[in-house]
Amino acid sequence: MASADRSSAEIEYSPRELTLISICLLGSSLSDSKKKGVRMILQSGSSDSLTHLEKGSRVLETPKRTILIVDDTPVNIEILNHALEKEYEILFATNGQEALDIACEQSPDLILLDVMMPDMDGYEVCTRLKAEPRTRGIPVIFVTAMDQEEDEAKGLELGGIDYLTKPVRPAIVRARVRNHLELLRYRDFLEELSGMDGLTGIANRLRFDEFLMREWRRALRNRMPLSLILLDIDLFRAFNDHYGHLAGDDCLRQVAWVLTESLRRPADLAGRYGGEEFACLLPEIDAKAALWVANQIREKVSGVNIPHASSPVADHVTVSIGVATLIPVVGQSAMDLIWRADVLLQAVKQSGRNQVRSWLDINP
Ligand code: GH3
Ligand code: MG
Ligand code: MG
Repeated sequence: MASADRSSAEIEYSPRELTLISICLLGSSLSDSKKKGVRMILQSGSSDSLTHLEKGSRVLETPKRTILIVDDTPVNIEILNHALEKEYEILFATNGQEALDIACEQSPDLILLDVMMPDMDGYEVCTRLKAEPRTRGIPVIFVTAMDQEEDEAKGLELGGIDYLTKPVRPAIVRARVRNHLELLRYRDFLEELSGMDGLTGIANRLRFDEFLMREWRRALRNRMPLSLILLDIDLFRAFNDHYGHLAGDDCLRQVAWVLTESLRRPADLAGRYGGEEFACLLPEIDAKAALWVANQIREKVSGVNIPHASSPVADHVTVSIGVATLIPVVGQSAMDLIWRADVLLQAVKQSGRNQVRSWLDINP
């Protein structure tokens, strides 16, 4: 744990807390649901130490988690609602189809699911939830009067994480729900960490590549454009040689920050592609708009005005950028998009650096 001595104004944080804090500050690169999880961990794990951070950096208002209660008997919903409504946002459904629709549209954090229901029973609902990518990750707790060993085993085999028998005891329901939500937070948090570049806090290559593959398939299906911005810091070896590796690391963080700031749509993703190369993927953005974003990024990096005394290009750090846009067709792959952006990036490097070149320039 961190310890802080107010009188001497020295604050120490453990590496774990520092990581958590930097994730909090870089939270704009996380999805909303993951942000919720990270904030909750910050609150439960290190609230004492966080009181010493600047007010502006505390993004710690805790949104209530949402629970979907599914039961065909309204009085059962009422009992569970009464047990949980103080701590959670409650949604409810009285049949299986309604439950599936709400789960898809509202992405609750957890589902309490009755088994015996007319038309579609709870086992079937759970099976369908687990088959749908949008709802697969939502934990399901069965709540049922069926208390035989084989009933419980079936529920757990279908992907339920727990099994409660009726009549429910409110204190037990609350404790189980709380425990499962806590586990869920840690799962989300670890998932985010595994896809994050440790130095800059933005997506790492692994996560970026996964995202690229997914968006490529989506663009192919929907016949929509997909734009890629590939960026490389100019003469970065000379920067490291002149200012040292730590200053180099700092420079990488600042460039990553510019990218995060420049991509305003939740659908966009910035990643560290390797070394001093970064990539941004902009789904459903045409070549003209992507060129505009790339120009903004180049100007903003220059505007940060990081001194680069050993650069013949400018007296500050600059970047070279290649931008490619494709509406994918069968027979092409995401590699074609990367290849196009990379060819343009290399062309910029050959012709003086500190410029943006896009496929538009070649095929206007
Ligand atoms: P160019 O304009 O042609 O891109 O020249 P460059 O010097 O940027 O390219 P080069 O590929 O020769 O050098 C890249 C440098 O980036 C070398 C390497 O030490 C540095 N680098 C890569 N990863 C890191 C890092 O994590 N931290 C720091 N400080 N430097 C890094
Ligand atoms: Mg490079
Ligand atoms: Mg470089």
